[in-house]
This record gives sequence, structure tokens and C-alpha cells, in this order.
Amino acid sequence: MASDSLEGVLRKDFFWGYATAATQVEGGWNADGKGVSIWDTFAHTPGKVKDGSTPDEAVLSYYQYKSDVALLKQYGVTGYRFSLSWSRIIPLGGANDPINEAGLQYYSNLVDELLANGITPFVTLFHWDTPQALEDRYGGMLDMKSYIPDFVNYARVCFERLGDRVKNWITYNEPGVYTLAGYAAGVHAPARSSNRDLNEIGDSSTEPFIVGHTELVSHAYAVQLYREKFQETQKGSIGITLHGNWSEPWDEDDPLDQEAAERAREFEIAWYGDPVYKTGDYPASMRAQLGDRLPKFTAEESKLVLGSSDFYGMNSYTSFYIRHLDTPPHIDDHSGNVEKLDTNKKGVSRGPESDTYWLRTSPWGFRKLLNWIWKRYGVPIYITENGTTAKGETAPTEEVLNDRFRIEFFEGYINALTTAVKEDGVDIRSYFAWTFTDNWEWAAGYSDRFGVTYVDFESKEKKRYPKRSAFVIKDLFGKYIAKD
Ligand code: PNW
Repeated sequence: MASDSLEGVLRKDFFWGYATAATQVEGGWNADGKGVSIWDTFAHTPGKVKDGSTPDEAVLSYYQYKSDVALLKQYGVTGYRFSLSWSRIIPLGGANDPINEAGLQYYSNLVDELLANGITPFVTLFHWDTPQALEDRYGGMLDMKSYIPDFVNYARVCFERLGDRVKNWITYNEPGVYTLAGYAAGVHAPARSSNRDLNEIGDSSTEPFIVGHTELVSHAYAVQLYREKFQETQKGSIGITLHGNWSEPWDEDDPLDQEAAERAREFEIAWYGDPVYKTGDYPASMRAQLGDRLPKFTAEESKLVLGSSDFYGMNSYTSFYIRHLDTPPHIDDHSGNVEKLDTNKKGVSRGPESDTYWLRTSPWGFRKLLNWIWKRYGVPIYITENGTTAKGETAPTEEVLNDRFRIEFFEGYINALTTAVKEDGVDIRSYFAWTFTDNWEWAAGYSDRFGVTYVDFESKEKKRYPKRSAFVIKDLFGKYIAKD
């Protein structure tokens, strides 16, 4: 419940709204010259997506951006976070490949439409959809030397063409999920892992760390370009968004579980966070476990990466109980040799189940995580994703549209973040809920509904039905954000 004592706690220039990603919402997968991304390839490979669906149409936001912006305005948002599809802008991806003007025009129109409605755009350059042509040409991010000039060129085109109006840039969305799901588990594009039942190629023990290194270094080069050539005139800010759930010791009194929980946070978050915000290097706990399988930063890379983000972009959904293991780490372990559990030693559950196997409502960990990030890194935090699915959302009935489960999730998390500002002095500047409408949830297809808007995927126009959570969020921020 909205507590009155939190009224006016958030800064008056606090941004709130919804986040989306190009592949998950746009559709028009080959429209107007768009090139193929690794997610188009993945989804068009039989057996890869749970419901056999593709993002060919998704929610057709490529065609319906005007009515979508009108709905966002009705929801009262002050910001909207979306991602650019690299292969829509440069179909073959490379620095010497042609630009697709029609693709750029779409994003330019979307930005104009948002601004005309008083909504501030937050733009992500990369939300997992590597151009397939670069994957074919040199293996995408596995080849850092070939990849960097292509990514930096793509970033330059975006700054040049949209930076007069876009003032909030995010280079990468969740580099850790891209590497772990795509190269360790092999359940996301580009579908590589050591598991030969699932993937023909890949090495889960090395590739995720190579790709992670490429993401960090290419991020830093794009930021360097922005700072040197664009920031002074365009006056925007630029950073990276990291994922991270809260890790709580399974037995709070066992020092081994306390260490294991911290190690889990380091493997999940500090893998990217420490190089960017703290040391210019990977955490010692990762080096100790992974040895030479973890790449080394050259002196030049380290200098470039440290300080390469104006803010901490934070995506978080849930919390886990972490228990230490007494056995040595498996070669394909990426979590710090721990066990992740749903209940702690006392039998307390981490929270009620959603419709997504890893996600449970656990706002108690959100405030702890905000504090951990703030203490460790000390830069302003922009919450760029947070949200949930709910069981049984299969038709736009009155009960489904009155989405109690999602409402309780948002009340819990938004109260937790506002309390972290008020009681703990954490500097939080934005909140983007995931997500605006039900959409194509990657390998889960259309089965996992994260939207505050129900979408009838059977209808030709992907008809939208607002859920009540959209208006609850609006009321909460209406109270919690300070007025002039
Ligand atoms: C994020 N985890 O991915 C992505 O940025 C979105 O595109 C996605 O739709 C959303 O969360 C919901 O899944 C995550 O296991 C995937 O902790 C997995 C995790 C976290 C984030």
C-alpha cells in the first residue's frame, strides 16, 4: 500500500515509465530494408522457442508507434526506454556497410512523437540483437578486434542522427544475460554452449568470458567517442545497464553462506560493475575460480573501461537464497560455486511464484541490492527494468485486467526503492517498469506476459487492453515524486 510517509521523497526530475526492446515489440522483422538479427535466425530455427513462435510481428509497434505513444501518455509516464535494432539501421552491421535510411527514419519519428508528448526517450543501442551478418562474417563478439570498429561505427551513426534529441543513452542491456544465456546455457541466440544435446558448437567454460570482455571494451570505446565528439554539444549522458538479482545467505549465521552470497553477487554483478565503476578489473573472486579462462585487461583497456559510465543502469527482478557448496567448482560454473534456493534455512520462501520460473516477488531484496550497489559504486542509479509475469493471464477478462498479483509486485518494489532513497540516502534517478505491453519474451515466446497492457496476439492488430497495474504505478509515482 502507498504509505503517506513516502510522499514527495523522489526528486522532482525523477523519470518513470516503461522499458521495451526492439526484437520484443517492433515486428516488421524484414520491413523496409531491415537486415536479419541473430534472434530472427534463432526463432526461425525449429525447436528453439518454447511455443514455436517468432518475433516477425511481435506487437507491431513498428507500425503502431503513434497510438502506443498516446497510450503511454494516458499512463502518465515521463520517460520511455526502448532499444534500437542495429540491423534495421545498418542491415549488414559493419562499419563499411550501407545505412538503411528507412530504419533510421522510424526511430527519428518515434523520438519526435515521444518528445511532442512530453515523454523523454532513453535509448539502448544494444538489446541482444546482433546483426546476423557480423555473426557470419567473424563470429560476432567472439572476435573483439573485428567487432569493436563495427559497434563503434553503429554507435556513431546513432549519436549523429538521433543525438540532437536523445539525451539519455545506454550502450548495452544486460551484457551478463547476453553472454550467459547465449554462450553458457545456449538457450538464447546465438545458441552456443558445451551442451551438445542443445547446441552444435560453443564452449561454456570460455566463450561467455570472452564475449563479456568484448562487451565491456566496446562499450568503453563507444562512450569515449560520445564524450569526445558529442557530449559537449549534445549535452546528454551515457552509461551501461547491468542485470542483478539479490543474493541472500541461505543460513544468515554461517560465514560460508555469507561469503558464498557475496561471491554470487560478484560473479553476477561485479563481473561488469567492478571494471566499469571500481577497479578497471574483474573481481578477485572470479580470477581465483576461473584463472586464465577469464580474459585480462590490457593497461589501455583497463583505463578506458574504468569510469566509462555516467550512471549505474540497473535491471533487477527477484532475490535468491545462496548456499555454499563443499565441492570444487564445475568447469562450466558461472555463479561462484553456489547453490541458488527458493527457501532459506528457516524455511522462509523468497516470495510468491510468478508465471516465469526464475522470478518470484521479493521486494525485501530490492532495497538491500540498491544499498549494495550504491555502497560499492557510488554513482547515481537509474533503474531501467523491473517487473513480473502473473499466472493465468490467458484472456483479457475482468480478473486478468485487474492484475492484483502484478499490482502487489509493483507496490512492493516501488515502496522499497522510495524507502532506499528516504532512509538510506541512495541516489536513484529513474524507474522503468518492464514492460509496457505483453510482448515476445525471447525463448519463452508469447507465453510469458510481462505487460501492464494485455495484448491479444491472435488479433490482426495485436489489440491492447490496459491492466489496472498501469494506473496503480501512475498513482504511486504521482505521490512519491516531489512537486515544484
Ligand atoms: C531481462 N534472470 O532479461 C531483459 O532485459 C528483457 O528483455 C526481458 O524481457 C526481461 O528481463 C524479462 O525476462 C532477464 O534470470 C532475463 O535473472 C533473465 C534474468 C534477468 C533478466
